[in-house]
Amino acid sequence: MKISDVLPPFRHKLWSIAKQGGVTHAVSRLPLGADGRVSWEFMDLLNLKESFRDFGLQLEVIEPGLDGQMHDMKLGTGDRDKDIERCRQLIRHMGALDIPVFCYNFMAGFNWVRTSTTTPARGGALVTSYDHSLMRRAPLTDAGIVTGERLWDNLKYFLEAIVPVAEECRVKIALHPDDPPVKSIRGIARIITGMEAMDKAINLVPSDYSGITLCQGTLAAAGADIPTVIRHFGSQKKLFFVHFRDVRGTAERFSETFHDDGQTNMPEAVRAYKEVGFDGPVRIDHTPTLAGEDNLDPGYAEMGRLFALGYLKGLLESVDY
Ligand SMILES: [Mn+2]
Repeated sequence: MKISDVLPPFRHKLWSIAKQGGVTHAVSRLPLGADGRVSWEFMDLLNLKESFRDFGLQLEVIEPGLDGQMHDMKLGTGDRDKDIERCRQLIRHMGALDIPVFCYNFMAGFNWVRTSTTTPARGGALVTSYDHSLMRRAPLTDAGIVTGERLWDNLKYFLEAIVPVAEECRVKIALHPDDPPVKSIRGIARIITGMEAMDKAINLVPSDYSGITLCQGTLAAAGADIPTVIRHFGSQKKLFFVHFRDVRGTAERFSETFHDDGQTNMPEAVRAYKEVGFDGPVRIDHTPTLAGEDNLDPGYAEMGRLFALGYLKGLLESVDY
């Protein structure tokens, strides 16, 4: 396994903390251009990769943040072909720079959604949570009602355009499930809501370069048994990237947890990763905000990362991984 963390696309204290905690590989959002805005340009990506390398971290995954969500492409509105062309170009750049994994999702309209970012967890640490009942009277968005059928069509259209480029450039594209994995949010369907849906999605345009990001917390909320999911996708060599985290609850009502305090059997999960020979990147994800930390970026404060990292390293060592 390549122990990774998602880091800001510029030199930051978190780079040092990650490295000090034993992280060897970086997961990054899109780079920033000279104007400080998100960039899809080759030179900015090259500079980002070299900046990580100079720091002793290997850039392994591009996981676009909120600015790279391509909502037009997902909804099939506006200039969706422009979104797709930008994405194809990014994959070509990644191939040219030997950045092996592109993490994408098909959450339309929103990225991940929570109803609270200040839920108390162990010892008063703050975590995020979701309660679908609070969304009952939430208004529709400007997109109106968006059906699952339409999103499946759009996903297929996207993959038909992207997969050949991924193959040609030898970049693995790794689909992240919808978080939370509920049927719809504010009228917009969610389609990647469990193991079966992930199977269906990556088989729309089958390829050795099309697989999944196993977001443990999302699939655990969906009711999946994580070791089973690992074995299912791992044995088909479709497991490209892992988000290491946990929750307690169901898709409609859950809280995130410390990594050792959720509903997943984490030691068994680690045994399963070893069993299927997973050697890709795993990143710690959505950590609690601890005492004395601000909660400006819920799920991404500093100390919780170190706790999760130490716990993961301990689990890996216990199975000689
Ligand atoms: Mn995730």
